[in-house]
Parts: sequence; C-alpha cells; structure tokens
Amino acid sequence: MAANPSEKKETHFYYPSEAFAQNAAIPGMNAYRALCRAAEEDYKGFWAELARENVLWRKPFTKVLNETNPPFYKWFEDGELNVSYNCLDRNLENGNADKDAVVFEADDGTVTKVTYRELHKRVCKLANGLKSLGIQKGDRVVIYMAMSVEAIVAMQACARIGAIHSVVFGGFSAPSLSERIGNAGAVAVITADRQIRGGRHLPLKAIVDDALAMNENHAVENVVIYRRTGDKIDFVEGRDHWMHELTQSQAEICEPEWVNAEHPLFILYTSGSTGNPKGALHSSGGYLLWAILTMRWTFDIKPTDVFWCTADIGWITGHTYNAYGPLAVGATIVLFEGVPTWPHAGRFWEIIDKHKVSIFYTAPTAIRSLIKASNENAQFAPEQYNLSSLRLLGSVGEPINPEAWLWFYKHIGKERCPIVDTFWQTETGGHVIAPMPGATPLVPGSCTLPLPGMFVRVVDETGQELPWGQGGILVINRPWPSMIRTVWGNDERYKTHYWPEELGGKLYQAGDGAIRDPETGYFTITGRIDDVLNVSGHALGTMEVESVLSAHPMVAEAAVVGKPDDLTGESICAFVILKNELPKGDEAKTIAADLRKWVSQEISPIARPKEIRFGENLPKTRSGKIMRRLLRVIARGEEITQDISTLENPAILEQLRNSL
Ligand code: 6R9
Repeated sequence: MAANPSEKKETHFYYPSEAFAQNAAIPGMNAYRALCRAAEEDYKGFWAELARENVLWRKPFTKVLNETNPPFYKWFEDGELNVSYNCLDRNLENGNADKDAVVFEADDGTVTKVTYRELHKRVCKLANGLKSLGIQKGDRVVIYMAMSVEAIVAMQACARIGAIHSVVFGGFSAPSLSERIGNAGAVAVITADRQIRGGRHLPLKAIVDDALAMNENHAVENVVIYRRTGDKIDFVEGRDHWMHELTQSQAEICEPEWVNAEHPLFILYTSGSTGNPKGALHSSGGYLLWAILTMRWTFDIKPTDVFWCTADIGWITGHTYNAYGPLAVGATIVLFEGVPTWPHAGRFWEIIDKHKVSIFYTAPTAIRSLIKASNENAQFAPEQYNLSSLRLLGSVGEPINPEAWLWFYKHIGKERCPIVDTFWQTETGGHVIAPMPGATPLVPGSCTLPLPGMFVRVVDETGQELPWGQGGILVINRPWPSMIRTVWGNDERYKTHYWPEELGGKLYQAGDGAIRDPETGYFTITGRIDDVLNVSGHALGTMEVESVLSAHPMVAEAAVVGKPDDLTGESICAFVILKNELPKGDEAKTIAADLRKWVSQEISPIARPKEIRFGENLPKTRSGKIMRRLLRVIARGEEITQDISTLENPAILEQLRNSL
C-alpha cells in the first residue's frame, strides 16, 4: 500500500494494494458504485436479493419493507428464520463443523478453543435448560457476564428459543443493573460467580443479588450461574441454578424456535447523555442480514481469517461483531477476557502474534493509550511482536484522530493493511459509514463513504440538505434493515428522539454532527451534536480541536469542552494528557502556552483553548468513550450530580477538578 499525494496539498490518500483489492468482496470503486446505484434504483429489490442470498429462511418472505406506519418500519415481515440456526447449524451443514468458532484467551493467558460443533452442542444444551425453567419465546433474559464463551452461548441460546436477551455490561453497578432488569421486565438473569480482569476477581453474582433486592417488583424467577472462578457465592435455593448442573442432562439437540423476521432478537441499553438509558430493540431478520453483509463488505471476511474484535459483548460492537456476524459467516474469532494493559502494555500485540490474528478491530481510545504506553516503554512497543498475520485493521466508537490513525497504520498495519474507520451506533445495528477496504482510498480521520444501501445526508436544523463543505447534522433518510425498531416500552421516545419533528419527522437523526469534504464527499464525524462549540459565533467541532491537540508531539490524548464566556459566548477548555509525566508549575504553564500557540497556528486563534488542564487520564465510559459531559461540569467548576455509573475511572474526576 502506498501513499499517493493528490493534487490537493493537504490530502493524502492511502490505497489498498492490488492484491488486496483483487481478492476483496468489493474489488474497487466501480464495484462499490454499482452496488450504491443498485440500491438507489430499486431499493426494495436490492435488499430483497441480499436477504435471500445471505440469510437462511425457514419460510421465505414475500414482503420486503412495510412503510405504512413510519417510523415503525417492518422488514421481511412474513419471513421466518432463527438467528442461532443461521450462526451455528449453517456451519455444521457447510463443512465448518470442526473449524474453531471461538479462540478464547483468558485473563491469565490460558487458551480454550471451541469448534462450531461444540458451540452448537453447548448452545442447544443451554437452550433446553432454559426451556426446562419455563422460559419461552418473547421472554426477556438479562445476561450479566464478562467476556467468555459462555456469554456467547447464553446469547445464542436465547436466540434459539426466541427469548429476547438484554446483555448488561459486567462493569455496571447494582443500581444500573436493577434499572435495566426492571425496565426489560426480565424473567431470568444469566450471570457468573465472578469475573477476572487484570488478575483480580470481581463480583458478578453478588451484584445480581443486590440488584434484585433493590427492586421488589422485578419478575425474575431464575438466575443461572456460570462457574468461572469457583469463589464462594450466596445461593438462593429454587431461584439460583448452576449452569453446568442445569445443562448436564439436557439433550444435545434443540430444535430452533422459528420466529418471524420482526421478532425481537435483543434489547440493548444505550446510555444517553441525559435521561434514563434507552432500551434499543433490534429485530431478528434485518439485524442478522446487516451483521452478515458488513462482515463481508467492511471486513472482507475470508474462510482463513482470524477475526479479533476487542469490544465487550456488553456493547453493540460485541453483539454484532463477536456474538452474531462472525459466526453467521463461519469465521474464527478471538475472544479476550482481560484488559489491554495487563500484565503488560504489549498484551494486544502479543495476542495478535500468538493467535495469528488477521483482522483486528478496536477503539481509538485503546490505540491512544497503547501509543502512550509504547512511548513510555519500548519493551511493549508493537515492534517487539510479529504482526505479519494482520491484513486489515478497524476502528470504532469515536472519531479517530489522524495522529492515532497514522500510528495504527504505520506501527500495527506496517503500511500494508487498510484501516476501516467504521461509524455506526447501537441504534443502527451495524456499520453506516466506512471504507470498503479493497476499494475506498483512505484519508486519516475520515470514515469516508456510506455503505451501499445506507442513505446518509448532512442537513441543517430544518432538515434541508447542506452542500459539501458545510458542517451540519448527520441523518439517514431511508429506513434500513438493521435499524432500531423502537425504544423498549416507549414508542413515543423512539419517535421523538430519533425522528425529530424539526427535521420533518422522516429523517433518522443519529445525534452526531458531520461535514463532507468539498471535493471527495467523504464524511468526517465532528462529534455528538451536543459537542459543537460556538466561540464568537464560530461553530467548532470538539473533534477538530482535539485532533490538532493530539497531533502535537507531546500530547497523548486530549478532550475539549465549552464553557460559558462573557466575551466570546463560549470559550474552550482543553483537558490534556501528555505522553510524559504530569507537568507541574512553570513547566505546565510553558507547555500550555505552547499548545495554545499550536492550536492557533493549526486551526485559528478562535480555536485556541482559553484554559488547559493536565491530567493522567480522561474520564471514560467502560466502552471507552470520553465523558465530555463530566468534563463540561468540571470546566464550569460545578458539582457533579449526574449519573457516573458508566464511568470506568471515577478517581480521575478529583484529579482533574484540582488541576487548575
Ligand atoms: C458502535 C458504537 C455510538 C456513537 C456515535 C458516535 C460515536 C462510533 C464512530 C463514532 C466517529 C466513528 N462513534 N463510531 N464517531 N467515528 N468511527 O460505538 O455504538 O456505543 O451506540 O456509540 O459513537 O458519536 O453516535 P454506540
């Protein structure tokens, strides 16, 4: 892969190698454009054909899209299928039975490999076990587990019997778990005794006990416990069951429950920045279709690939690109229990080397922290490991700043592997904007172009499409198969939140701002809409300023928020993590002055942060997103009264508060 400077001085495109392009599912821009055109010309026909080719239907659908009650769209509504059948039985029938489905790397480095045949058996046994407890199609089952084969077995077992799972990330506290159990009206919880992270045993079952005790009105009758550590737990007779005992004498075959395409597959709660978490509801048919297609198109998955997505199954990325998509296409996945920095900061590179990972999909925040770690200690630098098995890299979760992109490209991909920067959300089910790796010329910091079949626009506050080069609101203007169906138990919230009247009620509002390159039409995500700053009447994306700060040689990571200012309306406060130690006194002042000058030069004096605070880290959610709303509160010197249950590192708040 070579960097070709284009005529435009500032844009460099990175092209896939010829060999990569030739073998890719979408082998060039013409193929990409042809697919986009096909969708444009006959939208329903486009999706119908893909759905027939990629999904195994028990009963074929005759209706493609029902638009009679927008925004409550229905896809393939008279078709019948089973998602677990598509992920497991399909592979027993097509020669993958003895292929590894999951390579599980435990926290302590122990490796367990599970073939498709074995996975199918375990899923069937648990599915039968759940049925023996009286759990039925349509019942909600909360899964509160860490990364484990059993967590995927649990999700698949629910899908097999038509139960609706709701995975709650294993780092959530008892009140958050209790709220989700209550909201979903769950009849059962599947959990583990404990989880292991970074050598420590952390409770799971005890938190389930607390969560259930907090809400007397919950409907949970059964708790199924996977024994991970063997630590002692309290056991409620009649309610609690060990997973191994429940499944022991169950039959190894479980006839799938054939469900309608619109039957809900799962609820996944997304932590909105305001209000209670929203339970995004996903369907069976449409969701599965997009999970499969994006594995083929964005990840160009091949039978020989070893696919590693580092996202926890508690997030949508772990759902679509660990539990469902890769299995439905018969891939081998690596599933990692631990954390990137334990027992050392080279762990990710070590795992890639050890398991010969060929596709590696992770988050910008992980990349940035590993850049910092490898700068601090060359022993953990990627150069110490053999990464030659890699052929494709992916990024997800936040905008990736060009600095981190280039490091990822050079040090991990060795300028050979395309990077797919995938923009999407819990609500979209799968990728929305991402390069097609064998086709799209890459530009660091841009997620490039929408996937074929995704109709994405940048509009103003009234819903009018804006010309390229003008920043606005990102919307999707046609329903798509893997879209959120509703907010669980709250149709009204679904309608008003995602299909705002101001935009005419017909546009799905993603909640992000975006701008398209005036020449290429490439999209750059400028951050959540509520992250747009307005300094002296100039709109500035937080991302824009953060990118420039992060590109400074001393900076590891930066987050920028606005704060009210008498003079300029809003002023910029930057929280900065340096590659070296936390600076003090005069040193801090000098560096801050340097950084201000730098931003002035790189963007404009308007973007110059009025205030710069240094810290050892930024407050992040457990899925790695910077919690700017907390930084906003700190910048304003206010007390933190908001919910911080999704925060990974609460201690950092105190440090940042005292950083002035
Ligand atoms: C998949 C996932 C969704 C929000 C989304 C946006 C941000 C995700 C991104 C990205 C820029 C990317 N986001 N991927 N921003 N570039 N490649 O993360 O889902 O947890 O629901 O978050 O994440 O702000 O709206 P979810």
